[in-house]
Amino acid sequence: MSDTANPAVIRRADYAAPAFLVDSVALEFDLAPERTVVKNTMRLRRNPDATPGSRLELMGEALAFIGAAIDGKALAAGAVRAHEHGLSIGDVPDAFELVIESTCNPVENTTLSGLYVSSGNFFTQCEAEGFRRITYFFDRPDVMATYTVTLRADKSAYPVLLSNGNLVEEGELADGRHFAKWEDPFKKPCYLFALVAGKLVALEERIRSRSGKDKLLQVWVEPHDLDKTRHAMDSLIHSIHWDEERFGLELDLDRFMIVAVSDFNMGAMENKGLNIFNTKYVLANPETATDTDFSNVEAVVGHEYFHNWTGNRVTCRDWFQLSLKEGLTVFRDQEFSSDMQGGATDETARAVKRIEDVRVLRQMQFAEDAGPMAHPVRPESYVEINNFYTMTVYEKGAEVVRMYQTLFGREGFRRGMDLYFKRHDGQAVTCDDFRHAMADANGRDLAQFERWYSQAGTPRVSVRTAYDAATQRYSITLAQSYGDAAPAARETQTGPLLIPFAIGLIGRDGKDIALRLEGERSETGTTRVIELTEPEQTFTFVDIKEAPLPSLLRNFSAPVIVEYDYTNDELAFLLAHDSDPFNRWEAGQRLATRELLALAARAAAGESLSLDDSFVAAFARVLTDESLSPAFRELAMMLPSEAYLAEQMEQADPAAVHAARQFARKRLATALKNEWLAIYERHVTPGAYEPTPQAAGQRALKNLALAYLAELDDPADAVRLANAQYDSANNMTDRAAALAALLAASATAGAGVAEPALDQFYRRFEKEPLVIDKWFALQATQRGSAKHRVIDVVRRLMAHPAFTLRNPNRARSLIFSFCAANPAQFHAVDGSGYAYWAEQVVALDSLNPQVAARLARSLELWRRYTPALGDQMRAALERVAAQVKSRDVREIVEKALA
Ligand code: 0A1
Ligand code: ZN
Repeated sequence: MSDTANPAVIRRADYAAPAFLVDSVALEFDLAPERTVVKNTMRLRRNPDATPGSRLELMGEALAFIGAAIDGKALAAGAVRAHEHGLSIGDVPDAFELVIESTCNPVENTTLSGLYVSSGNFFTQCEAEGFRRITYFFDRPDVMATYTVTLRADKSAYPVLLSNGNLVEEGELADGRHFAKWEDPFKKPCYLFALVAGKLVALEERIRSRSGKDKLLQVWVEPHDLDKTRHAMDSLIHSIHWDEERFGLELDLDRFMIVAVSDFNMGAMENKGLNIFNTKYVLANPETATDTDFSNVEAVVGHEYFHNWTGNRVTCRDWFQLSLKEGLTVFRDQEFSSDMQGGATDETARAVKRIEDVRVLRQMQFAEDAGPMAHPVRPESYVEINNFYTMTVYEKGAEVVRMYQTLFGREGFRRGMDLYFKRHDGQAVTCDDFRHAMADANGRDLAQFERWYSQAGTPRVSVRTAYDAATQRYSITLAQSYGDAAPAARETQTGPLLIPFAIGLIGRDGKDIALRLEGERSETGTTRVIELTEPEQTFTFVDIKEAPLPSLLRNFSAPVIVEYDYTNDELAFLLAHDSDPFNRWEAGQRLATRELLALAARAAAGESLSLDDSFVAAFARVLTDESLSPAFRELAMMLPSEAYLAEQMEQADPAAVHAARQFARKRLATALKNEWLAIYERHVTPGAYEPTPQAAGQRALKNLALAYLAELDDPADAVRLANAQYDSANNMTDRAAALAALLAASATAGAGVAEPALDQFYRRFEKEPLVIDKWFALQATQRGSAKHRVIDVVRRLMAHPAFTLRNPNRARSLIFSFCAANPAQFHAVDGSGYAYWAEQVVALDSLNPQVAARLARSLELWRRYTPALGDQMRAALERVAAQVKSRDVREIVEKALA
């Protein structure tokens, strides 16, 4: 995070074991906002596995050093040197006790890394390298120690004092102060340390774990948020039970705490026994949270809880192994959510979650993989590790883990997990260790699979098929390549991958055909996972009585792009019949993508737009197919996003994509107006709000109907329904959807249509920051026009009293929403969006480099845009490069310009 003109590159190949091991750490905090004093007592010994060095080098940042002692003897000034990056101590014994005293300034800490103050309370964030901002230490994940933490603070200002593990002592001190002492029985790396102090209250629950032990669960929040904690608590209880059942993993502490904080850089953090969450992923009640919020809370609570085993009990040797814990834990939270969505058995319900996850992967991770920040799941180098909490490490990493399960089945995957814990509990290990556990538990050689960790870029699998009626043989030839990969990806590519490719064959009657590969004795079901290992391979199915239609990469069995020339009729057939619900959805998306890209090309050339009736008919069939769940139909009727479409173009042209997509939306709205109206009426959910998947699916489809109706030339019906819905809503999903529909309708009906509701919404929720975030985001992502530029709205909102750059959620709700989620307006040809972006990156850079670096990434794909935009994007990047100070932002803009 420090300023350096020439930031150092850290390389995976340079890994060296730590020079010392730390057996125990005792931390004492005298908490005060401007000057917190930290006394750190450690037991150290030389690491027998490390190359000996004479000095002890500890990391430290933004600390004021007071003094140090070894084995009770204070060190003379000459024996210890405090510098900008840490502490250096000469000639230390082989084993000793080291005491260090230092101070830090939490209230001035706007980076939200280390110890900081939010709403008057103290919080910490140590991953990845924040612990060095609290005390001098070996701030690296392979140094694991047991911690005892004593917190002292003014009792009236900070009545609650929390840290990791078990509370072993508490009591009064002089001058209105008090203390609490916490012990964490498990060894942990320092990035899992946490403390919280302040005026907080908790929802509590006691449960019994599978082996009969009592556990205390707490969700800590500010007093006014206590009415928004029930869902997080339920999610935690479900997570605990799920991990016991699916993986045999029990909660290992007597007490498990979740704490909400409104200033937080990321989603949440898995500190041992003391998870700290962005309020956005804890707080939920029907009035303030949407269905999406409810399911995000469930997913993130699950994610952080699951880290207790995958991340905490077994942690990472170094930060290059980040996906070891993140990819695996995302996979676990995805599986948890699928099971919660549909029970473990309902494939269509499970597919809804799968579709949502794949949509994110393809829109965000594929884009990352195609640009200058492309990196393998296990990166080879970094400048600032905080820049590598990426879609690739998390989402592609989860796909890589999922492929083990696709290859070995759930039972085989479980065997691999069991072996992984048996071998590595209490250790800091590598992605290779995980792969070896999977391989050994399943008797497989997974050497080739290693390339999924080392190669960047999105693989392409092109498919050719041939049917021979005379011999009743159907052959499929799969060829893998990386196509035209970005330079950052190309340099990592060494050879073909092992790709589990799930396939089905569909007959003319729309039914799956039983599959038998050449050489096999009998049929093995109707979906087959083929293992592609060569650059090109042919697989032949026998006894195929008629020319079938292939259903390729069922359930998205590998994170690849499939190239196959389906006709439009074939896609419509798959959309109507594929037994694999994921591929059913996928067929519609392929059809829509093809048509929309053709429309975008016409729009770019200034030609008139039209859409075939058969396109509308294919979608009408899905919309009205009552055998499909509302949740699935909603996903099927949602056109590919503008970002995804732009990514598919030779040269991205956001204005053309927007015109094309809007045209198609209007066409579907107009042609199916009566169907939309009927759907709307039929899916109104009367009665009390329930965040169940079924009820949420009904609301989603109903609100999609409303959104389509708002596209009509005359949106009077939409305006009427939206106003009524806004007024009568008993939940945030419906209220926010009504407001969004009014904003959309105002594009044709005039701004007056949305203003009353917009104002009412603000007044109603003025005291609910997370809802006000929605208010900013809705306006930042609204449609614009030449007369109504959204940049003007956004600039006006920057001056709103409720806006502040210092709160990351608020900055994201306005700035990121505009720069990353309103492409047509952000990429205005006049460059107004880029100028705004540059200003905000520079402003954030000096406050909070992590958040600034995220925003900086909005322009990294500049080379992929039309020259009219790309040139301006590059110029904006150059302007930022000339002004930024942080290592975080510098790495991003320099890679973008390289
Ligand atoms: N490990 C957390 C994510 C996280 C990473 C970095 C943070 O601060 C820089 C905070 C949280 C997770 O995966 O949930
Ligand atoms: Zn995580």
